[in-house]
Amino acid sequence: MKWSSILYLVTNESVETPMYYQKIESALKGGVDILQIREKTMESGNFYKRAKNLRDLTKKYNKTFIVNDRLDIALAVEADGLHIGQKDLPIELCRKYLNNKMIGVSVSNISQAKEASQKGADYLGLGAIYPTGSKADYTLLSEEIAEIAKTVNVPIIGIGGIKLNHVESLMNKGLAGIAVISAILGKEDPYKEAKKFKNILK
Ligand code: TZP
Ligand code: MG
Repeated sequence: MKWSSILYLVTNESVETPMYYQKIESALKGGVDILQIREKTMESGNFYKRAKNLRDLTKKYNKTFIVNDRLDIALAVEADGLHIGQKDLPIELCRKYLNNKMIGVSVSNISQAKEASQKGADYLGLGAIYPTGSKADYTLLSEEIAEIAKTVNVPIIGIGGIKLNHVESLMNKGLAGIAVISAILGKEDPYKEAKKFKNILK
């Protein structure tokens, strides 16, 4: 895949309702390139079912599908990759099972970014860039972005509180793309919002 101007959508943990899939489907139609399922409290069985549904949806629209945290579920639904944080399974171990599938790693400073790239991450999620209501613990980043992007050799996706009006200046700092939850899924019309993001990213 081409790592530029990426619009990356992360799911929130709302209850599964028809709207959950409808909203995600409209966002995919609107131009989201990568979808990540992120569930922090869901039991394995339900997580698996939801991930399978989203795997099928992303196949239908020819989009990349990533599972947050759970190597087993990424493998079980044949996702395109796994996204891990600093407290999750080691990258080297995940690589052993995922072969050439994608591994993304969350980082929040330059040393974490260097380490993850040395250990073979395919992309980094850098955040939180701005304050966000979607994640309780985060380190605010905004000054170091350009330096990290210059130093590290893998594509970097910015995340955390990103709104339409931030995109242009963030991309000028050397990011490969941006990831959002609320700026798309928190809106009435995710199709329209995804389109707006994509237009600025192009
Ligand atoms: N990791 C860092 S910030 C964040 C995650 C998963 C949440 C981003 O959500 P939002 O609503 O786009 O600020
Ligand atoms: Mg994690």
